[in-house]
Amino acid sequence: MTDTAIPLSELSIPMYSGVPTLLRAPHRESLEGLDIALVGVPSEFTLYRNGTRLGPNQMRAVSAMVRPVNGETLLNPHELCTVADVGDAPVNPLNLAATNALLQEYYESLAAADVRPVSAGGDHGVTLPILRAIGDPDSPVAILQIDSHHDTHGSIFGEPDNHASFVRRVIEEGIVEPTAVFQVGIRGTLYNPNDLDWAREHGVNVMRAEEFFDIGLERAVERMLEVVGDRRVYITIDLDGVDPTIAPGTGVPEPAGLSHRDCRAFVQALGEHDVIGADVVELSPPLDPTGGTARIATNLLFEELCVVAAAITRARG
Ligand SMILES: [Mn+2]
Repeated sequence: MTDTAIPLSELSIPMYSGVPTLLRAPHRESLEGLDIALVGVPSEFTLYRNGTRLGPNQMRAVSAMVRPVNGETLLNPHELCTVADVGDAPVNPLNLAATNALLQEYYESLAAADVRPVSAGGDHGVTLPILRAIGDPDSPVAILQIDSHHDTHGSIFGEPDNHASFVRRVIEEGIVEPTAVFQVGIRGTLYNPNDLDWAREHGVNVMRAEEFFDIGLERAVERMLEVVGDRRVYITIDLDGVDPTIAPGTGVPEPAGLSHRDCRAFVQALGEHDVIGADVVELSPPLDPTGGTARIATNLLFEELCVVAAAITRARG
């Protein structure tokens, strides 16, 4: 029987009251009895505008308005699984390599305890140590990546591990099946016309935003499901995949992106899949003091929680 952890109810504790936690889940230090850990990852090794280190706590603040039941699927992840905000994963704000090592070790402890992570970033570099920890080269996974950037650069400033290279690293390390990577929302200017060659040569499915808008949401989701197949899948949402007119609070925005509804549809479409974990990254609170970007981020974090909870429930039988 699941030891269900109940989020704060706005019906008994007002939304503006209580200690802020991710998705209003209870805060727990211990992984004991947990199915899903909501993890803040306050990392910031960004290449342009900064602020991602403040992302997790802004998502906690705006979590006040995220209620426990999914309005569309009527699923309550907190009833299906034991979910807690386990606080922030350890980072070294002065050292990327040390941060990656700390994060990998932390997520390995989650994997060892059979706890699936749903993470609030942090820059997109965090997805690399997360996948190194929970992935397995003997059983590579699929990825749904909503993003404006392909994140397959070989290295930047001589550094192979950075927030624009994680996809290439996880493919090179065999953790992810390249032909089962579905990237959507990719757009904007390139450094070179051949920037995407590596991805395409390795069979990564790159759906540029232009193509997405040409074929429409329904067909794009079908295409994503074809790519993912019946593989285990990890979901990563870079907020710069969302249109910057509604989500300006991110470091490297690109015009003409997806809506919140588009992103939600992609996540919900994986509701029957074995989703091993998920993240929402690149939220920069100082770049959107209204909190609008954070509200999109946090509601998408909730959608991710729902599909991970559904996956765990099915696996239990
Ligand atoms: Mn990215």
